[in-house]
Amino acid sequence: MTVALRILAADPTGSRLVTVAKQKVYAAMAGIAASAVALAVGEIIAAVVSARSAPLVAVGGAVIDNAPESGKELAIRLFGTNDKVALQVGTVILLVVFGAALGVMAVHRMWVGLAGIALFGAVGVVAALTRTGAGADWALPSLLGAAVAALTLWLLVRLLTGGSDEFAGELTTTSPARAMGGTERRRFLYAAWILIGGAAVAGFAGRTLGQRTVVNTARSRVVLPTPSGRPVLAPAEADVAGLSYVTTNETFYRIDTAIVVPRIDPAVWTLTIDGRVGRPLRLTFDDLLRRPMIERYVTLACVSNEVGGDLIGNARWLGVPVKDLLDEAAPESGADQVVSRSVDGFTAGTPTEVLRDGRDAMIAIAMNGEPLPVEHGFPARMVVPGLYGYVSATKWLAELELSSFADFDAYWIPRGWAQQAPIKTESRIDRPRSGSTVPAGAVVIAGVAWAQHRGISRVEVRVDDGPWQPATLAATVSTDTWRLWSLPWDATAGPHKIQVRATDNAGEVQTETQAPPIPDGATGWHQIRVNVE
Ligand SMILES: Nc1nc2c(c(=O)[nH]1)N[C@H]1C(S)=C(S)[C@@H](COP(=O)(O)O)O[C@H]1N2
Ligand SMILES: [Mo]
Repeated sequence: MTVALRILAADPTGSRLVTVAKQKVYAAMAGIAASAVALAVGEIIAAVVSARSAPLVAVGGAVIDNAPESGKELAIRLFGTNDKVALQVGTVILLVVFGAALGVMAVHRMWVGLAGIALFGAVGVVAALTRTGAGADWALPSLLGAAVAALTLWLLVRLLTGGSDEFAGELTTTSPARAMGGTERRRFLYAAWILIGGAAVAGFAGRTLGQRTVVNTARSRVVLPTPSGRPVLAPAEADVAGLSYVTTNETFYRIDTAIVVPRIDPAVWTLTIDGRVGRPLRLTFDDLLRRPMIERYVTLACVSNEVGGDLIGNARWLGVPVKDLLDEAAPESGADQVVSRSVDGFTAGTPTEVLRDGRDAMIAIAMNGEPLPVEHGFPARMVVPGLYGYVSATKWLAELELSSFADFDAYWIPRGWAQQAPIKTESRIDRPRSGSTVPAGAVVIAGVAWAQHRGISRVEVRVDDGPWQPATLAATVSTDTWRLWSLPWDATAGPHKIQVRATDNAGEVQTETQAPPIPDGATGWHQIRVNVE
C-alpha cells in the first residue's frame, strides 16, 4: 500500500502502478511455472519408479491415511467417488497459490523461493517414503521435481530481473530505468507459458503411462488360484459350423460409461461390503485370491442388444461366490437390493435374493483363464448368470452396498431402464450371414440361442414362412450359457427369408412381438435375407 502511494505520488497517471502490478504477476507466473514443472517431473519419474511415488499421489495418500474420519466423510459427501480426484485438484490449486507466492518472494530474495521449493520437495519425499511398499527410489520423483523446479525458478527470475540485483529495488522505487523492455517481456512470457503448458501435457502423459505400466505389470503377475470342485472345460461338441461356444477376450463385446478405462493397481484395491449388513467386510485383492473359487461358463448379455445384435458373449469366469461373501456380511432383512459400485461411480442394483439363490453369481477375477482384461473390469467384477449386465455385471468393482429397491436407484434406472431385468429368451442366426449370397445346394443354417439360468430346450427355424423345423442343439455345460444350434438346408436359387425362435426350459417360446431394448430388453424373432445362386 505504501509502495503504491509512493509510486502514485510520483506518477499521478498510474502507469507505474500498473507496471508494478504486472511485474508481480510475472513473478507469480515464474513461481507457478516452477510448481508445474516440479509436478510434471514428479509424474514422469514416477512413471518409471512407481505411480504411487508421484508427489501428488504420495501426498494425497498420506493425507487420506491421516485424515480424521469426519474429514473423509465430508469429502465423500461433497465429492462422492470423485473424492480422490478432488483431493488432487485441491492440492494442485494449493501448489499454484504457494508457487505464485514463492515467485513473488524470489524476486526480492532468491533464497526464500528456493527454500520454499526445498520444503515442498521434502514433504513429497517424506510422504513417498512412508507409503506402504515404498523403496528408497520413491524419493526420486519429489527430489528431482524440486531440483528442476528450483532451476526453473532461478532462470525465470533471472529473465525477469535481467540478472540485475537491483530489480528488487525497482518494484519499490519510482526509478523508470529498470522496467522490462517489450522484447524481454515477450521472452519471459513465452518461457513461462511454454513451461506451464508443457508441464501440464507432460504431467498427464507421465501419469497415464505410469498407471498403465503399474497395472499391466500387476496384472501379469497375478497368480490365478485353482478353483474348487470340478474343472470346467467346454466340450468341442459345443462348437458348430465354424461358430465358437466360447468368445475370446479380444472379441468380447464391451459396454460401459467409462470415458477412460479405470486402471486399478490391485495392491491398493479393496472391496467393501457395507450398508444394511450385520458385519461390514473389507477385502484386499490378496484376501479375495485366498478364498474358495469357482470357475464357470456364463453368457453375459447387454440389455441394449437389438434382436440379431452382437452385444452378447460367453466366457469362462473364475471368482468368489457372492453368496459366501453376503452370508458372512449378514444382510439385514429388508435389504432386498445389492448395489454394486465401481471405482468410477457406476452402480448396478441386483436382487439380494438372486445373489443368494444358489446360482453361480461371483466376484470374478479371471476371464477365459487369464486375469480380467482391464476393459472387462480388472481387478474384479460381478458376473451374475441370468441378468442383463446393467443390473449385475459391475466392472472395476469397489463396493457391494446392501440397500433396498425402494431406497436406491442404480445408474440406469432414472434413465428409463427397468429395475428388474432378467435376460429374455432369444436366438440369433449367424450362418449364413444376413444379406449374403450363397451357392445353391447344401447350406448349414446356424446360430446361438440363450435363456440364461433357465436354459434352452428347443430351437426352430423356418424358411420363407414355411413350417418350423427343429434345429440340432449343440452341447452346453450349463443352463447359464447360450447354446449353438444348426440346421442343414437344401438351398434353392432365389431370394429367401430365414427366421429363428427358441424355447426355454420353462416352456416359454420366444415371442414374435417386437419390443425395443428399453426398458428391459428387446424381443422379436431374428430374421435374415439371403440370396441363393
Ligand atoms: N463400471 C461399470 N461396469 C459396468 C458397466 C459400466 O458402465 N460401468 N456397464 C454394464 C453393462 S450395461 C454391461 S452390458 C456389462 C458389459 O460387460 P463387458 O464390457 O465386459 O462386456 O458391464 C456392466 N458393467
Ligand atoms: Mo449393458
